[in-house]
Amino acid sequence: MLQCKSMQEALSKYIRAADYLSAIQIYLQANFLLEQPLTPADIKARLLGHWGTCPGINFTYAHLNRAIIAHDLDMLFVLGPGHGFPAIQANLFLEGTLSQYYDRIPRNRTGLAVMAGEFSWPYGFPSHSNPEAPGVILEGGELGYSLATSYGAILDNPSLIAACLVGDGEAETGPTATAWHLNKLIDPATNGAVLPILHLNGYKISGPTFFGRMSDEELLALFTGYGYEPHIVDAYTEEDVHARMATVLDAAVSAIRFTQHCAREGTLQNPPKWPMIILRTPKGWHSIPELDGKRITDNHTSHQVIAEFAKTNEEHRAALEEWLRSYHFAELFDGERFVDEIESLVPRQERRMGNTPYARGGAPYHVPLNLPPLQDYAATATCNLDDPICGMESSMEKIGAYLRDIMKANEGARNVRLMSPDETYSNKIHAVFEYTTRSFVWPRRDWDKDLSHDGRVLEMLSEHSLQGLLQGYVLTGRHGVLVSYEAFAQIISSMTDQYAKFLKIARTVPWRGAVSSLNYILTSTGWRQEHNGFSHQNPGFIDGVLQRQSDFTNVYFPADANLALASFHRMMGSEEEINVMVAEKRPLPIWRSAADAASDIEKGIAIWDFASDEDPHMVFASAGDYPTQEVLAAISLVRKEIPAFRMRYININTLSGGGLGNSKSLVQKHEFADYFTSDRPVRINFHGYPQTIKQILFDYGCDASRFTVHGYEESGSTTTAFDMMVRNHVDRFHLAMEAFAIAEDQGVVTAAEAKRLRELYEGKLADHREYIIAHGDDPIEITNWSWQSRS
Ligand SMILES: Cc1ncc(C[n+]2csc(CCOP(=O)(O)OP(=O)(O)O)c2C)c(N)n1
Ligand SMILES: [Mg+2]
Repeated sequence: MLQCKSMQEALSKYIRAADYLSAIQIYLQANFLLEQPLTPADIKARLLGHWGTCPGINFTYAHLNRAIIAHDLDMLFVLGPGHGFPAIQANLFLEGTLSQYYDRIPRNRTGLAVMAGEFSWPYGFPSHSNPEAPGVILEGGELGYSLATSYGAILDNPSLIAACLVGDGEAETGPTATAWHLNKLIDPATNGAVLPILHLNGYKISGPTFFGRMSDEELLALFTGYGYEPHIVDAYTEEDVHARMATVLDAAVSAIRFTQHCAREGTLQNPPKWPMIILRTPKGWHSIPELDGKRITDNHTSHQVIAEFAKTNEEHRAALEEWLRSYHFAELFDGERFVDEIESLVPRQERRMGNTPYARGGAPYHVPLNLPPLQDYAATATCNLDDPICGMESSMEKIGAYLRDIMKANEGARNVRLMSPDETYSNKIHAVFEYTTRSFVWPRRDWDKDLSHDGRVLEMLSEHSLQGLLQGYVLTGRHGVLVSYEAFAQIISSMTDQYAKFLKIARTVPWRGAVSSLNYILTSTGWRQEHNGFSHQNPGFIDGVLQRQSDFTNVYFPADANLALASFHRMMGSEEEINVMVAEKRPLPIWRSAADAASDIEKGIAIWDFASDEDPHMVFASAGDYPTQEVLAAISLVRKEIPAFRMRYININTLSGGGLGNSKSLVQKHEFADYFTSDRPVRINFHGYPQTIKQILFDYGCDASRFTVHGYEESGSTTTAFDMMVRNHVDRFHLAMEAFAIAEDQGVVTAAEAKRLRELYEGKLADHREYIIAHGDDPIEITNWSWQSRS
């Protein structure tokens, strides 16, 4: 078909129109059709935007449209360099999607003026891809995440092709570098396909890119090595670049379909070799060749605004006008409609990339999970709380079993995945392998364990890739959870922050339907890193999350397996939140029955009666499993030493960006005293950095003299579990000594008695230190401590 001259004409007219529409967004506030000579009054006061990448995006979008029409493709477009948003917006306008979603942007000169005039304008359109733009599932402001996000989108969407335009600067990022390997996880029988298009416009902001300067041979070797079948389309050397791009795209579509067909009928012999395209175009293609003695087109200088002084400098304005007029836009658009050749490249409405239902959330792709009832998983032997072993359970093992059955219960929908950086076993969540496997479509060996071409678990030692997969999966309506070592979740903190920005806006966009929450479990926590020590001790990921939007971020600190199950159940059933659970993998005492746990997580904070007295002299609170164990141990010690001293214990299961408790049922200021009293001293034992809780308390107007917070003080090492807590002052002995001091202040014990107790406990700390140096482990009375009810 492409040999057909008219198709080439149509493509070049479409691209001319898209380039013009991209450019005027950056510059014009009036005279959008250039019906009069360009004057300073037509030009925006602040010229903001990125031009250089746009022509290559427009070229790609036009060609993808042609392929969609020719092959009736179900295609999603993921743009890596999100700063090329003027091009996205131009194409959404051209294909009619913008008018479909926004009445105030009709597909005529009025709408064109709104689109161009409000770009990069206060309270207008943002400069980068954003959730208000239909079809967008990635902002692309922070570069590097397009490829992994695309792979996430096509999982379990067998008819979908995600065309992913990766910038050559973006391709230098770590997250993109690792994401090329995701082809090894994609079973063509059950998933869609990603078509990566590496856009070599040769430059990033201020210099050449490595990829741009690599030879064709080097590029072909590299991407062949990654397992792709690379095709080069070179606008510099092709006699007819449209014919070449179309041929390559047709070949790519055929290859994808052939691979999928073979896999689906069970005849695929070798690991699939997916096609990819390496597209060389000049940066700022077809714009101003030179200005102020500098090369502009085909140079990094075209990256942002070219002719940037056009409002005040005549030479710049003349160059701008000449450039804009070179598109002869009036020949393509009469103010009401585009010429037929352009219309011929607009896919039917259901196939337009901006209108893809995959990127819209809600039905039909978002189906709430079928969550099995929790009672079947809860630790049933609710402890009598006096037995050291009774009810010891691993939260992570329980969650593994529950997740296994969630996968089973949603088998037909194929809409839940576990992302794990090589740690499904070590994080003790491997019960999932009783139902599923890890995906791996490359050669497998007989002795490989829990590996198959199609599994619900995606394992790769790249937190970036897993996060990208999860984002793509969730934003296309499905459900998942990423389980990470606590310390190394920090690697993706920034991705989470970017996602939170996307979510914040997406939640306000009326046509975006529901998507599930982005869920994390952090385990192998800092308190139990005897194996690994200081490098593995970092509870900082939650800080970034808690500083995000108050109305949709939650961090759960279940103190036992029943609370972990209840928290996980809430996370997996929730929508449009970011949820993080910090959970232990070793067995720990069960403090709460399933019913208690369900009621505790309603609010996310609860007074535990078994450890609390009426009219307390002081309040203890904790968030986290080991910190809770230590507080309860301290309470039982203090009760024994000073029977007349009354304490209350508060368990904080959930913090949110807005304060204490769940984002949907926060502890309000007027409720605060119901938990913490209005005047009693409070000691809080926290899983993470003390500062994290202090910020929250500040917002409740807490009096610093009444509250003391203990937590991880960056005092880590390779040492015993109990010593880690001693070093950070969250252990039972230090806490008990603080209670003795409060008892003295309140006149419950004499100064002499308080001194005696303090010295006794300082002695216990010294003995402990001596003991661990001599024996290499904590003494049994610490390890096997159990709660003693007051007799
Ligand atoms: C992670 C990250 N680092 C730095 C930047 C700043 N930045 C914005 S655009 C850009 C260059 C991008 O080059 P490329 O991917 O080649 O895009 P294009 O040439 O298509 O504009 C850089 C470094 C960023 N957005 N994200
Ligand atoms: Mg570039």
